[in-house]
Amino acid sequence: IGGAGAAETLVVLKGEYLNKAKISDGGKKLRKNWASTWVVLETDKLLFYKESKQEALTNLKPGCSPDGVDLCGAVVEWTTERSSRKNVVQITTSSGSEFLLQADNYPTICKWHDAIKSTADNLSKG
Ligand code: I3P
Repeated sequence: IGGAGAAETLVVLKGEYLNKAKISDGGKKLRKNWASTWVVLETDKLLFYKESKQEALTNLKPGCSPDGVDLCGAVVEWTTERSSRKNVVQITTSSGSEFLLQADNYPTICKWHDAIKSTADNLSKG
């Protein structure tokens, strides 16, 4: 592809609202708090925004970087054990943080699971 700079990333999946809960941070367990989150998948990371309109606003502000997770070395898997909800995907980062993503609509969450998993797997092959 040959981009302008090494830092260039591309959007793999356009933003969509999913339910998100961070359940551990660097190996430390956190109190689960599900929140509707605008999620965007890029070639090397998953970005989280409170609302869709924040995506464009954050990108306009120099020095302002969104909340997100580095997918290099991340493990992406379906889980039925970490939540009573259906359709839950667990993402465990290389730094030991754990996130859950969920949507009631199965095709929606499947699409995100498959895309995040293949992105992470490709990066890890590196
Ligand atoms: C949690 C809340 C979460 C639930 C979690 C509860 O209680 O009900 O929705 O997760 O279950 O602990 P609180 O609001 O008092 O923190 P799920 O919806 O994913 O089941 P858990 O402790 O089994 O993770």
